[in-house]
Amino acid sequence: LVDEAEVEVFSVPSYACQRRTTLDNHNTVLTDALSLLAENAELEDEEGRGVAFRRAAAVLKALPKPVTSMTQLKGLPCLGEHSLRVIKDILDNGTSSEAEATKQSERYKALKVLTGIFGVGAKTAARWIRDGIHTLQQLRDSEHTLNRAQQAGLEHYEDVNQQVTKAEADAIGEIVEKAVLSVLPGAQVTLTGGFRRGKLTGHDVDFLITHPVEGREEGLMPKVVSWLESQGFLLYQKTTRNSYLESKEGPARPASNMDRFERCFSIFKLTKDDKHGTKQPEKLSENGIKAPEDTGRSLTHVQTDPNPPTPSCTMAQIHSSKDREHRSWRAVRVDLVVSPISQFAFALLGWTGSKLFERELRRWAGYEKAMSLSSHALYDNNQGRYLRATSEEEIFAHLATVKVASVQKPL
Ligand code: DGT
Ligand code: MG
Repeated sequence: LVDEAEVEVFSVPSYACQRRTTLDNHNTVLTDALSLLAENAELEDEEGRGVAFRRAAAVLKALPKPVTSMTQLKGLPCLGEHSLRVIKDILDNGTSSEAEATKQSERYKALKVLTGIFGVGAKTAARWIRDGIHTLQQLRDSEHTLNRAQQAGLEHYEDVNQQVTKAEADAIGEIVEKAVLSVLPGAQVTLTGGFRRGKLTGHDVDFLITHPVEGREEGLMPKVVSWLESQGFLLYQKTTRNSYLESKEGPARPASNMDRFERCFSIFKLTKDDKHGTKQPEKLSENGIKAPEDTGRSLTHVQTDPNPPTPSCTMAQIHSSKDREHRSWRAVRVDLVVSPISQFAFALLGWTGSKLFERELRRWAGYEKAMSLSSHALYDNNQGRYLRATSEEEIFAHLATVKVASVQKPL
């Protein structure tokens, strides 16, 4: 800090995981513009550019005061040429012309609408746009073939794009817990993702499931899914099995950010009553809404479904807003993950997020500590061994040890 008469020059640590998370963002105009450009880069499938903008936004969010001049930013990490240009534009003109132009662009709008469909990523959206499809209606009218996930995504578009509340997440938590305990007594269910970080709303609900006895969790997911389906709680589900043991590259170096736990991507049917308890869904017929049994039966079972694309003529209708108001249920995206207890702390850390925090933590561990962190394990490259941990605190304690710690007594 300098004399009051001079501009205050800010300083923040290089990695996002080294900073305190604040709810007091003094630079929302700047971070909104950079976040929009980050989102646009991600929608364009340009991950590197997206990360650069996300890092820049995170640095500005960590500042104790509003930025008033470019000189205050000297020496701050993660502010690249492009981000600085955007910031300067806003300081000079009040808005970022690039962010505004992006927001108004037909391509950005179309990418956002189309990737809002569960099961549709940047590549698919770009392909459809090349074919002249910019809206849901154009997609529905087109000859395009949708896979099972995309059909469900289109059918439940409005619900899935509406924020999930903490109350809804808790109601789903009770249902998941009931399902898990019914098929494996003693198992544990933990709410992860944004809700574990204290967020009040989210785009989905994430759960991590384990059992205190190693190995007992094996084969759990298909049973949980069957239970949930039999009770009419699932509008869609796709289970992928655990591929951790089969992997050849080694657990701490996954080929992608994706982990290899047994995992279920689903769309839950949450009845309004479930928000206050765990009442089971009723059979609904009003407004032509399918009864849960119907939807349940139409789902193909775990691991037998090769996800065959079906013709667009079977594409489900989107219910009108009026119908939705009268409905007594809503669709919610839910992710279930099963972890063996030995990897639980790593899975918990990895699934709590945020995405940028996880990315930065792994980058920091690698560059500053010579350790490889994943949602499965922590590998110390100097010692050439895995470090065990039963809690997130223990993982951070390992990460905090200076490199000379390798001469300490092994675990
Ligand atoms: P939101 O949008 O309100 O749901 O926000 P979050 O923070 O809950 O984001 P979400 O649900 O996309 O992911 C939760 C965390 O889980 C996030 O920090 C990254 C992590 N995660 C999500 N998918 C994967 C995956 O496939 N592999 C690994 N290792 N982590 C994942
Ligand atoms: Mg989430």
